[in-house]
Amino acid sequence: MEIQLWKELLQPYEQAVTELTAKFNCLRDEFRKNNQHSPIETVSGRVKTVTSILEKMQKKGIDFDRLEEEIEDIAGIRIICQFVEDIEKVTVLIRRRYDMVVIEKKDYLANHKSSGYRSYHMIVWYTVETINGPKQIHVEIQIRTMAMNFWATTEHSLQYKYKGVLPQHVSKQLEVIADSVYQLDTQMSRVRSEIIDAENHSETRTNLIRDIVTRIENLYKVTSHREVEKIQDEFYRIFKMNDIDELKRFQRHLDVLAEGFRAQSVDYTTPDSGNGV
Ligand code: 0O2
Repeated sequence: MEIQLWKELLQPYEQAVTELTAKFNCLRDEFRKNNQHSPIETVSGRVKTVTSILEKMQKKGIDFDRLEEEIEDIAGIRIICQFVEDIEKVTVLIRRRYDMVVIEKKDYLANHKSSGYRSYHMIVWYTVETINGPKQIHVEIQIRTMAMNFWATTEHSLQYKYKGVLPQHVSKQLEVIADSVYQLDTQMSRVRSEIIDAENHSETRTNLIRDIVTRIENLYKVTSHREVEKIQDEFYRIFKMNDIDELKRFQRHLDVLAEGFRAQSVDYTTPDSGNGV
C-alpha cells in the first residue's frame, strides 16, 4: 500500500478523533458550567500509527482488505476520570448518545488483565461526514481513572523498552504497583463526596465571580465610570470576605442596580435621539 493510500485511509479516523475529543470536552465543560462534578476529567485521542497497525495485522494475521473491519482501535479516545464511580457514569453517557452505537465492551475493571491492566473499553460505530459522503468507522473508547492511566502509560513505556518481553522482576514490580493503584482508587472513593463538595464550591465561586465581573462591565454602558468604580470597590470588599452567600447577594444587587440605571437612561433618551436602549 502506498503512502498516499494510508493517508486517505486514516483521514476519516483523524476526523473522528478530532470530533469526539471536542464532543467529550464539551460534555465536561457543560457539567462544570452547571456547577456539577464532571465524571470526565480529561480527554485525549490518537490515530494508531501505520507501524502499530502493521504490527497488529501481522500479530493477528489480518489481510489489508479486512483491516478496517478487524482493527477496531485505529481511532482511539481516552477518557480519564477522577473516581472509579465516574467510569460507569461515562459509559451511561456514551450509551445514551445518538451519534455513536456501542457494539462491544471490554471490562478490564471487573476482570483485570494478568499484567495488572485495568480500564473499561467500548467499541463504537461512529459516522463521519466526508467529501465522499458518510463513512461509518470503529472507534475504541478507553475509560479509566487517573491512577489506572498512570500505571498503563508507565507499563506501555516499559513494554516498548523491553520490546514486549518484560523481565520477570519488572512484571512482578508492576503487579505490586497495580495493587497499590487499586488501593489508591479505593481510598479516593471513600473521600469522594467530600472532594466533590469542595470542587463544586470552588466551581460555583469561580462562575459567580465571572458573572459578577461581566455584569459590572455591562454597567459601564448604562452609567458613569465613577458609579461603576464605587460598585467595583464594593465587589473587591465582598470578594475578600470569601463568602459565597455574600457574593450571591451582591450578584442580585447588581441586577437591581442595572435595572435602575437602565430605567434612568430610558427616561433621559428622547424618542428621536437615535440611541434608543
Ligand atoms: P496502542 O499502542 O495503545 O495502540 P484482543 O483483540 O482483545 O486480543 P486488542 O484488540 O489489542 O486485543 O484489544 P485490547 O486487549 O482491549 O487492547 C486494546 C488497547 O488497550 C491496546 O492497544 C492498549 O492501548 C490497551 N491495553 C490493553 N492491554 C494493555 C496492557 O496490558 N497494558 C497497557 N499499557 N495497555 C493495554 P494496543 O494496540 O496494544 O496498543
